[in-house]
Amino acid sequence: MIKDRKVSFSGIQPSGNITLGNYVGALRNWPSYQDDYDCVYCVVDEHAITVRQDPAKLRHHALELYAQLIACGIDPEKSILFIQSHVPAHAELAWVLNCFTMFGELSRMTQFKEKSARHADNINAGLFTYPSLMAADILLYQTDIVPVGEDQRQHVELTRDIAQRFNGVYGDVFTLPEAVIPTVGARVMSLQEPDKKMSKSAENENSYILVMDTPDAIMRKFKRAITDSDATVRKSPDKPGVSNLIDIYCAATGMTVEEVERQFEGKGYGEFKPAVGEAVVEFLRPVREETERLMADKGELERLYRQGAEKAAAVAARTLTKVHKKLGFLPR
Ligand code: ATP
Ligand code: LTN
Repeated sequence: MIKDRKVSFSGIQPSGNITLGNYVGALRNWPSYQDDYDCVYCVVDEHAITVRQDPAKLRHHALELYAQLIACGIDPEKSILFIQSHVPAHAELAWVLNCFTMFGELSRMTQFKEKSARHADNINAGLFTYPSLMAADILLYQTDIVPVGEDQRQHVELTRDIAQRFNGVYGDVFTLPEAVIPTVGARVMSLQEPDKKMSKSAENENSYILVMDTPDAIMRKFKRAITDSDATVRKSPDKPGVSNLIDIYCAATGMTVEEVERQFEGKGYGEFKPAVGEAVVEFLRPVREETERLMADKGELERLYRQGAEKAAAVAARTLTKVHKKLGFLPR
């Protein structure tokens, strides 16, 4: 395919309300790519059902997430913003790619290992082959870059390996994508277990900050955040709790670690934690308010996601047709 501009693709699951981790590690950075890339952003509802979802909640989360992406600055007229299940080519290409993905490769995926431990009663085949669907998302759009948080690097690398394997047999069908990971805030940790990433599907709601949390809830969660026995505001590998809070404060204020340490020199957590809370309240406020405004007009959101799906389907069909032809499927 001849492209004027490089393509950026990213996806996010409507598996819950989005967290400060999602915002800092991913969403916040996504709008900036719109100036230099043809951007595609996808609400990946098919990925979300690899763990059980309540249907009413899934519907709500998908629509709210769609609104939040716009609230963060994604322009649905300029970029392609759509919902994965509305474009059947994703599931279709995923099947093909499953036949080019090895059991051993999928077994090594950290996210699979973590999620199967967390959902031991439901280790389904979809959870296992999740990366082939993600590879389909990316490869359908001839994607050059994939802006994601650190936890997704492994999946993007596997996507590259799958694409290379396919191209090795059939010629240059797929563009090889590359992960783009932010240098600051690529891994926001849980407020309760700072050795784990902050996750919207975690059980303890004090472990995460939601973009839609009220200011009171945000303040309360930061006050309860786990810190370390030595009460100085200093970043260090043996102080994961306070190091995480410092990183969050840096992300919310744009300050450097040194500046934060200097500001809180000689002060304890009693002063630091509420300061982090207040900074995060102001940091998230515009997104929360804009999301609420957009959610008040569901008709407009529906119009936008239908238009997004149409644009996405047109691009995706070109790649899928080419793949089917290369494989030797009879033309439809
Ligand atoms: P789940 O808990 O359901 O697995 P999640 O919170 O991990 O979901 P995803 O939808 O899988 O979120 O991820 C969306 C984007 O947010 C991805 O680009 C991912 O890398 C990024 N991301 C997720 N959690 C964090 C985090 N704690 N810090 C930084 N980035 C994150
Ligand atoms: N697996 C990702 C979500 C995701 C994605 C994608 C990200 C699905 N398809 C394509 C980038 C590109 C996650 O769990 N965060």
